[in-house]
Amino acid sequence: MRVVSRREVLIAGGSALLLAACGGSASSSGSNPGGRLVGATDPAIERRDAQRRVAGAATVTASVTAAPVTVSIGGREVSTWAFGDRPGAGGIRAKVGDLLEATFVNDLTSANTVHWHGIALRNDMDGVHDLTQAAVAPSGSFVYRFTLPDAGTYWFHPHMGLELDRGLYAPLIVEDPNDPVGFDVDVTLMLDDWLDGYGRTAQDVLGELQSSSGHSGHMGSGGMGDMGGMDMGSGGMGGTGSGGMGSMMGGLTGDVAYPLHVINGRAPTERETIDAKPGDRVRIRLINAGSDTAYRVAVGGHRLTVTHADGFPVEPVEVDNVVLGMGERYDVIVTATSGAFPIVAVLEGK
Ligand SMILES: [Cu+2]
Repeated sequence: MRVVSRREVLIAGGSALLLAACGGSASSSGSNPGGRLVGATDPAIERRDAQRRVAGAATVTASVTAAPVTVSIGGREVSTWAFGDRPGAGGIRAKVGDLLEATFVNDLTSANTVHWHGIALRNDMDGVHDLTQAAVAPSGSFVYRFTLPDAGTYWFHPHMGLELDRGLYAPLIVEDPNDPVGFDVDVTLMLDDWLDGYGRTAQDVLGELQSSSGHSGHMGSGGMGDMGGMDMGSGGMGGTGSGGMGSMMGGLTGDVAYPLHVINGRAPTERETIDAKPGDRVRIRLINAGSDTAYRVAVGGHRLTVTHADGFPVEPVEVDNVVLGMGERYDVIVTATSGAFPIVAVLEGK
């Protein structure tokens, strides 16, 4: 039996996206003769987006700058890329129905985009290079302008190559003024598997995965963004045992042994403290920004009431812990008791 790793699925998905991009550009650049295909610049898109705005809603302006930063993580000076002064910083808050006008500035040396993870938005603002927009060149900028139709916990990250595996991610919190979940403290925790500064780059890891799974790959002139060029159809895991963690775990729970895991860009040795009074309802917005790790999260001495999954409200359920796959979000409520308690994330299946 051939077990397909998540990484392979991602890479294969990249191919599909690029194929779709070819079809997409053909339909959007045409004159739309039959009236059945709506191009990105069609006025109908802007009209529909405007209808989603709540009366009296604000225009929230934000600047989202991707830039190199040097930051101390786990006691090491680490060079990485981020939207703020550390991974996970530079987030945005708005209210449901607001118009978000986010000016993305690319201060990196490679082209980039911003993808708004989980937001139901107009397609031309979705930030997928060569599919919904051209990548933003170094020193270039792009204004993302769209209505936020649903409250919830979202996040944003680049959609180019392996850049998400560096520090380029931040929360996008859309508040609901009539939120039925009462809470006193509102915190966001972004979990991430970390490489930069700890020996290997994301590119190194991709190379290891490719050689261990028997794919030669051909990165071509487009570099990391060219993953769609790889032939994913003819290979296989090979069964050589050289795939490391992925082979042992059946390839389904992540292939990469990351040297470090961080919450809000901080190592376990440099944890933050969330202050709350006994009896306070603490809303913890959990976001898994990891590229290849599922996390099981718990709060010592407390039960968690899950109120939202992937941004949207659910029938509340009380649990001891929650498991977040890559890209997933859960909002949980914790009623604080007196004392100090750890918030713990363990690697699921690794
Ligand atoms: Cu995403």
